Amino acid sequence: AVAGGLMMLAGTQAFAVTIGFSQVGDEGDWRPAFSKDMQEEAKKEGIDLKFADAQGKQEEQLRAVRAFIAQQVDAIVIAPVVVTGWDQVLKEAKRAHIPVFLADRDVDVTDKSLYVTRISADFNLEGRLAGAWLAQASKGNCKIVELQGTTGSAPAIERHKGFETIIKEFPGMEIVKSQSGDFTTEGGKKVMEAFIKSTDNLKGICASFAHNDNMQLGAIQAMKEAGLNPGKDLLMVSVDYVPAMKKALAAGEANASVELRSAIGKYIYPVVLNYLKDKKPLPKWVVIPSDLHTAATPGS
Ligand code: GYE
Repeated sequence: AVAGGLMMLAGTQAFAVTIGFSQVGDEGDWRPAFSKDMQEEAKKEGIDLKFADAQGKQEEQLRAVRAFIAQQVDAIVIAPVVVTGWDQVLKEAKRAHIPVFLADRDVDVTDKSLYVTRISADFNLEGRLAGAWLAQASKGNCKIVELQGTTGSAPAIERHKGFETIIKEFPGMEIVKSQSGDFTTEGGKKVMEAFIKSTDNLKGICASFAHNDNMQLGAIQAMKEAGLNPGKDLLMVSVDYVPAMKKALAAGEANASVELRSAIGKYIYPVVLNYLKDKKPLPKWVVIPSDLHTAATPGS
């Protein structure tokens, strides 16, 4: 525990801290990049990180969090698969006096004191950025197919909401088909194949909005296999800005992607470590910035 295991090095402060991290899984390219960053940053910070991969299953996460409580870790970081079903286990952590931090995805609990803070990007803003880009690119006239993320997950809920907020302002814009591809490439491919069939080869459709790049990359494959031209026949906008999407943008097969930073350990750990030191209450959300990229604005 922190109090007992406090260790000082000349000039710098190093804490012998143990953190349990319950990660969603490895559903796309973004997630493993985030996991790798959390492990590397933990090493740099001298943190003993207990990493648990839930393979997309909330039951696994609940089990991992309970194991962290039993091990009396100093803090628990959770990237929750879905928003519901968290009250009980968070109460157990609170009773054990182990502070909980949310990373990336959100939970839906009435008692906000069950966690210290959430460190993440603003998914609603990501949806609005995608919607605003599309409104401009289509001059406010666009029938859209939507590939949703994991049902009940914070990014699927908020990206949809944010996107809708913007397109509602344009009478010529409308989502005509929407289905979950579970944030995976295969899921996105299957969903786009179904859309291609049910819309007579995407007749009258002007854009594909995918809640993440991997689903969009799957959709691109499906379109190519059907002899369609992604990026030309349809405007393709998604979220994450993973390396494979950068390539698709450069090749003209996709048109825009909102960057979700994966190197966020450097945002997360200082918040956790400072809290363990001073126990000062924090605002309930530490926001990581987002920005939209196209082939013309690839960023650094
Ligand atoms: O966009 C997606 C991943 O939770 C915001 O999860 C994250 C999302 C990310 O599977 O690629």
